[in-house]
Amino acid sequence: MHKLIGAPVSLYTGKVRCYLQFKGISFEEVLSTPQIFKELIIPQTGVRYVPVLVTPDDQVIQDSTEIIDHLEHHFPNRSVYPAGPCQRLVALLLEVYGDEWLINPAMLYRWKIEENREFAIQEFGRTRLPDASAEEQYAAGLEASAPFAGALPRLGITDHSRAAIEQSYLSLLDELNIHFSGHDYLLGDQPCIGDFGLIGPLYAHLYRDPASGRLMRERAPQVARWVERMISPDASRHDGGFLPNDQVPDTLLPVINRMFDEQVPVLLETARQLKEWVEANPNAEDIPRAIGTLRYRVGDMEEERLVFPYNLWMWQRAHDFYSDLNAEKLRATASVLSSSQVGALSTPLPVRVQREANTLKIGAVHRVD
Ligand SMILES: N[C@@H](CCC(=O)N[C@@H](CS)C(=O)NCC(=O)O)C(=O)O
Repeated sequence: MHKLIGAPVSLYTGKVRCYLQFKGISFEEVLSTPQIFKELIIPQTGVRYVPVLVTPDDQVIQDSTEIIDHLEHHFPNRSVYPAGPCQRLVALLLEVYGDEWLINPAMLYRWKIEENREFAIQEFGRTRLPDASAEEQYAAGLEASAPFAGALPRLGITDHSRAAIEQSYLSLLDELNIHFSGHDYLLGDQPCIGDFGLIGPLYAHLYRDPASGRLMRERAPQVARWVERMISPDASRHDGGFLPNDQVPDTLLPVINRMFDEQVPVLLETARQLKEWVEANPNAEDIPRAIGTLRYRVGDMEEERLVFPYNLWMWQRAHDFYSDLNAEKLRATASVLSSSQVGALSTPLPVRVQREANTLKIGAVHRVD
């Protein structure tokens, strides 16, 4: 049986858990305790991240996207990658948006709101010492959660950016609430890879943390219902597929616009800076987790954050898909993209990245298909 190693409190574990449940793949969930890190995760993956999937033939895979793609290969029925070019592009874009951008409101609400913070500390403690007393767990949770709580400034989450991030999240909730009033999932009656990208932050943090959960249920009840469909194996057992004729509901366009407005400039600047970094470090083999700083904008607010090259590995997936479309399919995607959005997707990537043994490396200059 597959084993999913992770924790209830973990954003990307939630993404994979929902996927496994949707696909009806039987799995056992193993809590990522310090012992599991020491005996399995670190020796087998070389890194300290969850989720980790252990397959029945003992392959050990880290990274939620690699796990899903591995499983898609073995369980192709009801693929989470729609066949139509518009739907597939939107699905890939919204995966990057959920995974790499909605982590901002997720972290902000978890660590800046006292009630959420207290809950999360206790939860980190439960993961670290599952059998200890509540007091011991709290003390362990304080220590275990410190690097996560301390990551906010690196992500550009500061007192200065707080109001803008909150406002953007509330507007996103309103947009998604309208969308999910008409559709069970992003693209119809089954989840796509974009749903799994969004569920990470929108479940583990923004639904499950108590104050955030209340906010979501009150302000955007249809979003909370979608979260419940995503996390509940029973509710996920439905027969419908994606909308016919490669249709992308108009109600998703504000969400796509929000992504292009806030996140895509960061991705383009990350690519530009990584190219400079490669030129300055021609012999470096591994790309560090962060390579410098950039200024990002949400509404009228500007703040600094670190530059995370891993973001490009995710962006590349959507970008490559778009670049490979033939003229007819490209014309079809024009119905969901503005001309500036087309510009961002059709400008060649200045540098490519690849993942090898859970490390990010510079990719081949010319992609081999
Ligand atoms: N892109 C990775 C991200 C994994 C990740 O950041 N996981 C978090 C927990 S949700 C973690 O293990 N963080 C440890 C750290 O940042 O040092 C994935 O999709 O699996």
